[in-house]
Amino acid sequence: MDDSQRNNIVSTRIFLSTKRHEFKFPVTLFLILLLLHLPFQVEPVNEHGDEQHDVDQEDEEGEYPADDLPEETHTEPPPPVEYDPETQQLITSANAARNDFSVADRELREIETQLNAVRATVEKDLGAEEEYAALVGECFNYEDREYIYKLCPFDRTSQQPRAGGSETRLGNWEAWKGAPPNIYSKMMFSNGSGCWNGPQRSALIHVECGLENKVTGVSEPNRCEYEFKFETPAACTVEAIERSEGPSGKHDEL
Ligand code: MAN
Repeated sequence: MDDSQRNNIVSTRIFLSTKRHEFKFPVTLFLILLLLHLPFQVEPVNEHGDEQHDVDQEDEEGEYPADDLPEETHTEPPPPVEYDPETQQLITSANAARNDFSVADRELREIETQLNAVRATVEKDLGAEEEYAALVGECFNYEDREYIYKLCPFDRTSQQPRAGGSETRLGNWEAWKGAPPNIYSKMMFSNGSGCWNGPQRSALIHVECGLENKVTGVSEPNRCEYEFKFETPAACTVEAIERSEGPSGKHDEL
């Protein structure tokens, strides 16, 4: 090795040593900063995590008594209690009696429902000679341009748009409303569905003698107050026929 080579090696070493120092300084600085920084980063996470954990623990401890923690819910069910034969016999008899009672109770309710329906029909005034009995359970339709109207004597009246849509209750059976002595000349249905900004709907039915049961017209003289014209043979009493004959002696309606 000659002098110039030796000089080269020395200067390279010096250069490298300088560089090593230059390199070491930022690394050291980074490590110091990291150490300083670590607690600030770790602390909030720990705090948060620890707090969360503490709260959960507190909650759980507050909610469950110490001997009722979730892992203890997997315990085996207790073995069935064994009774002595006499007690077991009593329990079996009691269960059978309870079943019999619930069957009888259900039957009683059904009979009561039927009885109420019969009572409601019997209590209805079906005419001086029960001449309107044939109308019980029947419904009669009438269509105008907009609606299909339905009259179910002693039950309800309704209105349904021809274009489709739900039925609107125009009234439930209330009573005969004709002026005495012709009380059977008008039927009143009330407490129908509420009219917007108005009364509950109601319908007055004018009952007249006719050859068949038929609604011949429906109108709404006042908003949500409807009037039906209904013809029925049930209304053809001697008085009605005499009334319809008029002064000429001829039948006006039949
Ligand atoms: C519906 C029908 C009508 C009634 C109005 C009142 O359109 O029941 O007969 O007049 O409601 O808002």
